[in-house]
Amino acid sequence: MTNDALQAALAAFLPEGDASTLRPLGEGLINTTFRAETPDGKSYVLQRLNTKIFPDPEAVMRNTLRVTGWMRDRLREEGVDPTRRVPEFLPTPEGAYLYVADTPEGESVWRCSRLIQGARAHTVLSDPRLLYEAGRGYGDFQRLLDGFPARELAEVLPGFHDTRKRFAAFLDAVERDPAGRGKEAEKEIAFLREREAFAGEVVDLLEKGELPLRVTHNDTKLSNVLLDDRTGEAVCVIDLDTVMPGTVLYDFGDAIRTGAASVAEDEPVTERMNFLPAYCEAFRAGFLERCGDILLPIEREKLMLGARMIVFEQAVRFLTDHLEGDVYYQTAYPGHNLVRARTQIRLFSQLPEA
Ligand code: GN1
Ligand code: MG
Repeated sequence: MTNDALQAALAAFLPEGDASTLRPLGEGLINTTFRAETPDGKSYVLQRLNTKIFPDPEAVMRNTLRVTGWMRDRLREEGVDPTRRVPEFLPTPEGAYLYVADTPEGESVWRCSRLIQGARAHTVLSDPRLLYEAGRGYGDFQRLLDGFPARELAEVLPGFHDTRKRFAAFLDAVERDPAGRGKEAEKEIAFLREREAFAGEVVDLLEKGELPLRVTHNDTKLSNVLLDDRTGEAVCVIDLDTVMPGTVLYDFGDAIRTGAASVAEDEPVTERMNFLPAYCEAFRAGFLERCGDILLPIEREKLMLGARMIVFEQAVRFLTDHLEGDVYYQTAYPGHNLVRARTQIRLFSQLPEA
């Protein structure tokens, strides 16, 4: 992406502004994100949406605006200033929240939000106390959205956490082996295949109606909750693209996958990946403190099943993408997705049942 293309996209949202400094932001594997500093000292997040993965960006933005608007109202009712607590997207002068640019490679779709000041995303944490804060952040998210009419949200990525469907796609990739990578991943393939029955455990509970559907974030990795630079307190949950009906088990689970893990998901030395029980307990404490009272007993009981499921699902997804030849996640080198799958398998093996 040229600097001119970035400046043009930013100017769609900030037509008055002069050229800004732009640099990459975050570690997302799907969209491409930049931090913009304008000459008047303001900071924004400019993001190009990956429309291969999100084929209906309008629906993504409709969901996001509904959910952020709802949370803002709820916070105001509680007497809390929502400015730093909820992402705020900028409209273009025409009132659109997406800007579509024509580029030689086709259309590119952009959006822009205000940068939350004085807070940051973490990929790994060195202090369980911060996990407690992250737990409170995601617990608040759940609590604030309790009562939101889930049916009114578009299912932007149908079957996103349908682990049974994910497993079927994995088996299909194993069968076809389109990139010829099956041989080197034999051990990992075998490990997952032995656990095929496990893949359906959460979906079954949802289908039987034993677990309720709620509005969930569905991508609650540690780096999607910003913590205050000074106090460590949770400030804001970001990356709302995958907000859809789901189960609280998924949101708890993805946070444990990334927050109660000793290293990043793509640590090349697999043996360095370990589950950190104290971090898990700290997250659980903060999470339940903020949303425990709205959860059903079965949801509270099955939180660790959620963690095991999401780690398993992620292993399945990374390995599938490796076998497919890296068509979904951004990768920095061949074998990146296999490295990711290996850390997830190791983490899965260490997770307790409850
Ligand atoms: C993707 O792009 P990012 O980092 O927000 C993925 C998540 C995975 C995550 C793994 C839409 O999220 O489901 O957990 O990578 N998002 C989508 O790092 O597939
Ligand atoms: Mg995401």
